[in-house]
Amino acid sequence: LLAGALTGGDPAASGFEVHYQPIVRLGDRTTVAVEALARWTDPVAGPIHPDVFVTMAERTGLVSAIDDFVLDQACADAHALAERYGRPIDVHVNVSAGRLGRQGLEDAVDAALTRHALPPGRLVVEITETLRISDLPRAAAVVERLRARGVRVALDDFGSGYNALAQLHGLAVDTVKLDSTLTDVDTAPDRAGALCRSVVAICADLGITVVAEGIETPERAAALARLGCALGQGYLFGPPTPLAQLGEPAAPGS
Ligand code: G
Ligand code: G
Ligand code: MN
Ligand code: NA
Repeated sequence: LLAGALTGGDPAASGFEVHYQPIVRLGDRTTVAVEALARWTDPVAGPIHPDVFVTMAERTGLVSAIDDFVLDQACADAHALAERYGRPIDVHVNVSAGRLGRQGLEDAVDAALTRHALPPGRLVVEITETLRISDLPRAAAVVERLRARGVRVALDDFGSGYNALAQLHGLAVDTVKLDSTLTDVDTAPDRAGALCRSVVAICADLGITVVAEGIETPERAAALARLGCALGQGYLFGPPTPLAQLGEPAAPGS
């Protein structure tokens, strides 16, 4: 099914679309960016969970077709997003770890930015933290070349995998996305709080922006803001949503 959908040449015609989840400033809940997330509804089988089709696509080497479709669509949609919010909005796209080791990512980024006349500074490429140590030097070179273009790079799912510190040491990223398994600072204040405070301090030293993921409650948002996380993402501020239905999240307390 997936191979048919992705080798047909037009993912959109095969039921692929892109949803957007807001990334907000925790201080005032202003949306500063959105993360583009792939969604797939098979014409016959119906909606397929992204964890399922992304894993399948990674195994079969088709994931770059998904990544490139989302990248191109997100760059195209950046203009409509800016109009919707009344200001420029950064767009984050996910790139699977395997993609960093292969040719083509930078070409795809250049092509999408050029085709849609998007300034490189509006694009953030999220790389997952599950890179192997042996992949780090090559990934570091890709990160460096993306940043030389003015594209920013985020380390996704930070703290959920292994070798988090080695990745932070090896990759000169702009942003760290603190995995939701570590952001339970309201319910586990001692352990999660200590970890979060330390990651925030390390990132501050390195000039890295921290995005806390998986924020579902106002209590968690407030606790993470107190710990120094600048930005946040989660169902509290809005789930992944089709562009046409995106709006400002509700103000605090409303
Ligand atoms: O959005 P959500 O939970 O539903 O996504 C599930 C997983 O799929 C997440 O780990 C997310 O990073 C991944 N994912 C979603 N869209 C893309 C994409 O365009 N490319 C890649 N490589 N992963 C994606
Ligand atoms: O792995 P990555 O961070 O790229 O993917 C983000 C995933 O997390 C998406 O699948 C999205 O649907 C999911 N997600 C976003 N916000 C929340 C949240 O507040 N709670 C939970 N449980 N999942 C979330
Ligand atoms: Mn992500
Ligand atoms: Na993540």
